[in-house]
Amino acid sequence: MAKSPLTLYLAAPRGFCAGVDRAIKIVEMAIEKWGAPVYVRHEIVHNKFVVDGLRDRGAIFVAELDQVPNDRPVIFSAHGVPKAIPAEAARREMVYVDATCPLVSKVHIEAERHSEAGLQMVMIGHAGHPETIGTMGQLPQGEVLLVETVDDVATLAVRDPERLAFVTQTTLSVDDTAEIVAALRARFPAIVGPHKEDICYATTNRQAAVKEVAPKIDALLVIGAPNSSNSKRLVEVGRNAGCAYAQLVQRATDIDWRALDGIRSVGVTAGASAPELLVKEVIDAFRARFDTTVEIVETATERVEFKVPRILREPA
Ligand code: 0CH
Ligand code: SF4
Repeated sequence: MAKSPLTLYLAAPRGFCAGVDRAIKIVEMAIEKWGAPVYVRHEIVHNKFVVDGLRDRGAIFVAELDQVPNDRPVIFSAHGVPKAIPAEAARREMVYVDATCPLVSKVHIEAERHSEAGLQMVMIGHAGHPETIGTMGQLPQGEVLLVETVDDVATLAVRDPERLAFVTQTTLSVDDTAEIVAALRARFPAIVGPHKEDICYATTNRQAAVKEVAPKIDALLVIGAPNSSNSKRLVEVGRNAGCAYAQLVQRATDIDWRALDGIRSVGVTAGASAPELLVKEVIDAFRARFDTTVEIVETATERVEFKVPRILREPA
């Protein structure tokens, strides 16, 4: 039977950002430098295939620092860690490498700077997410107030409405965050913060590309893990932009082909932690079932690159 025609709109930019690239490189270079095993606290990035690949090469992933022996190197994930973690590693005289994305570290510094200036900090982020835990953990417990929604702003109990500042998680929805920031500024006109928010270039660009693709498509597939904040936001952006069927898939085998029966067009993108190999796998799966034409929808070009920490650039 002849395959039915389908246009696959491939969003660009998609997939790995500079912070993820750097974090993976840090684990690979650490294994090369110190030999296996090298420990990694938390998934280096939220992707099972990345984690499995590094585990095969000699990385051991743990939830907490106390699971790491003193005499092996440990790497902190791209999402960032509370201040207490490197402090504890230093106390135990461990070799550690911080793979926190420099754009997350920048937010950590902002929070500290505002707090030192006597401002109470508000963080816009998702409760329990490692980046939120890491950023809030730059200041003593209880110092940072968490806001997740516009409704949270109304009930926020602050020390002094005149002496407030805010920071955000880097992987939030640009549109939802703009509403929360507007609510904060309306209730606390003196609040200090970044020009818009702290959402990074990669998050912004991936969401913009989905918005461009959404009006053209019958369905959207976002390649990414269920615990990946930026990937989940891409699904929401697709739905909000009018795409009735938008799904997160980890890889081609997750695709619900029955739900896609009769479609003429599909959008494909990938979260910042999803390898391009999985995108290729998804495209091949469409080619096997449809007479597929791939069209790239490019809304930005990215040239950001981050250096790995000096300890990995020096000889052993
Ligand atoms: O999107 P989140 O933060 O859940 O993390 P990820 O999927 O590992 O992507 C990389 C972002 C790391 C920190 O900004
Ligand atoms: Fe850095 Fe943004 Fe990538 Fe997070 S999503 S690692 S902040 S570049």
